[in-house]
Amino acid sequence: MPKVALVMGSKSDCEICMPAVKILKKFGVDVTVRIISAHRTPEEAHSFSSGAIDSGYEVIIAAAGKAAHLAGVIASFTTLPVIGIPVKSSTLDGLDSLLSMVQMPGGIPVACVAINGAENAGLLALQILSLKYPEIMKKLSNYKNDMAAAVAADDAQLQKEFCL
Ligand code: RP5
Repeated sequence: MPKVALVMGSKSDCEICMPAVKILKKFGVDVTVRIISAHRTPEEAHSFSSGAIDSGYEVIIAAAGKAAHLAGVIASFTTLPVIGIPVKSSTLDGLDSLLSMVQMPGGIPVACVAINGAENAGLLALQILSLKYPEIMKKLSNYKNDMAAAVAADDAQLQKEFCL
């Protein structure tokens, strides 16, 4: 079973992260959820990320708000792909989190989704895993087809309501 770690900087990030957990589980991926802070528990951030490959993880998702260094710190200690979720947790509407996460210096990439974009973080993790797991690729293809069918149904309904 593929294994993803979802790490958040604080318990207060939990609700925002749930769509990522939900979509990963829906696709049959084993998710470990942890609270590890780049600032409050930096030693744990180090030991978790440097041991992540040996622990069997294949992708790491890191969610954090404010001065959101968690994804970058994790990425600095592992060669696994790291996906960041900037959390809207401050008076700056999450722009601080987004910029802290996305503006990584050369050499240490973090794939950053939208502010509070947890579901996309889960989907991006699935797309990475799909390169190795054909059953996930198949499920992703079905997922996209279902999404397109739902939009087409909405379109048809709207046309019925407004274009008569
Ligand atoms: C970050 O600071 C966390 O990721 C969280 O989004 C933000 C606020 O944390 P709390 O003060 O709510 O614990 O480290």
